[in-house]
Amino acid sequence: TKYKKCLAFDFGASSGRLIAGVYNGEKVVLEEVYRFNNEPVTINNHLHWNLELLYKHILNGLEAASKDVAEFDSIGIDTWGVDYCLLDKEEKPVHWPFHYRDDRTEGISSKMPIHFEEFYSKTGIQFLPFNTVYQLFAEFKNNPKLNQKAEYLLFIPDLFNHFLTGNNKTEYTIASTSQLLNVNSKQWDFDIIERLGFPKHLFQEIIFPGEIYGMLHEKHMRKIGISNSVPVISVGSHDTASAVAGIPLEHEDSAYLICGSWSLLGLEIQNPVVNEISFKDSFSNEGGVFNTIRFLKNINGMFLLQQLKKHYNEIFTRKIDFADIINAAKLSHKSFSINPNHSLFLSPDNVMEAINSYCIATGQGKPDNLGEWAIAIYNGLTQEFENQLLNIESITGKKIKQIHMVGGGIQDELLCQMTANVTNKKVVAGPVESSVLGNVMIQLFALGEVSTLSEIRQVIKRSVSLKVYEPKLEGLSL
Ligand code: LFR
Repeated sequence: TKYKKCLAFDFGASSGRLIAGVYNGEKVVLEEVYRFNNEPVTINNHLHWNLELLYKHILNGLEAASKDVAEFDSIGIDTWGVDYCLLDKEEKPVHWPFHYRDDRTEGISSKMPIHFEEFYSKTGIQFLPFNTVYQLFAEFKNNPKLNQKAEYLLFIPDLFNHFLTGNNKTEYTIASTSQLLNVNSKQWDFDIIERLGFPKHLFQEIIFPGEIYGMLHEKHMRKIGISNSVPVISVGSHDTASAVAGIPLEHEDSAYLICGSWSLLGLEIQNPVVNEISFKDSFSNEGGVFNTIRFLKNINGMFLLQQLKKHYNEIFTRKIDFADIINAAKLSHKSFSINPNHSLFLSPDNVMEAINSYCIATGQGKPDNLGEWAIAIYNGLTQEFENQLLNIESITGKKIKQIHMVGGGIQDELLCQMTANVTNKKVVAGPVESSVLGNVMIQLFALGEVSTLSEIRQVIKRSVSLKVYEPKLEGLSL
């Protein structure tokens, strides 16, 4: 085979990057091309994504790639889930997309004509206050004129693909995070859509990972100086779908834990599990690549440590970074623990105060130094991993033997070791770049270089190095 070069844009809630995946028929080597921060902006008291800046980063990234990488074969984009943009008839955004942590959906679910159980039975998606369906309902309620104005709904990766190609389509894995897709048919659930009063025409044709979204538009080719157009491929455009595709999973009894702003804990399965227990324990059946289902749960994640670093540095004169947080947690004499999914921790103004309130309310006393706040987060996260693994085992009847941890958060060895200790399971950590690898591999599938998911995972296994953490009884865990 001749070398293939695939450009993968991976947008997270706090940063984004463009990475080139170079494939030689055997392995993929990743080369970073461009990296940037993703910071939300407040407009009229609401939290939005900085659309103009993100678009600029895409163009800058492509420009950098046309210099560094010279020729490339395809482009794929993945981003965080649920958020969307409405476009008018001229295909112009009606406003910058709202951030899922904006509070306009507060209390909205009780005003809706469809209840949690019914949503769940149709969509297989856990209730999260920021799911697209609640955001849209809040938006149309606050702004009824949108009924006339909004013509297209595109999720964030669809929107970026639209910018690059001019097409309007919706990729399946990202649409599955909306709570508007039918879990069995994998198509829009127009019954739900009509009952909620959303205009039907907003919802675009669904396309699947591995299909072509469109060709890079001429205006971009001219701008970056390339003469042959390249396909923009519909990858698993939800970052979590790409991340799961990028894990060297081998056994059905392996769970995965994707460690980014969120911790996504779950299993790759073939058919959705939608029953009373999965509903009660809030597990989602998100869409995966190659017709798989991502049976998983959202648990708060590195967001808590990021907020601790940010709020601590705003208040105290001694400035800290992540290494200081980890050391302080290890040295803490007292132990505390939070429930990371408590609503106090969704968008705290001051995470230290939120931890204090939680610990006081649960009779643990009051943490009052960095180590104590930090250990409360580490214990809270890892205990929640353990609780949810037990739930997965009882829902699916599988005994989980090991946990694959991937994503940026696995650079934190304390988190990996504590996860092994608290769950008493072997942790296989790696790759850090699983979303990018999953993104690149689906591009290679579309280009005809690989043809099955297990082939994809063999390539990934050859391309990365993994680190094993065996559970240790003594020390860190509690
Ligand atoms: C992870 C993620 C989660 C989604 C959350 C919000 O980056 O995509 O899967 O629930 O962000 O979009």
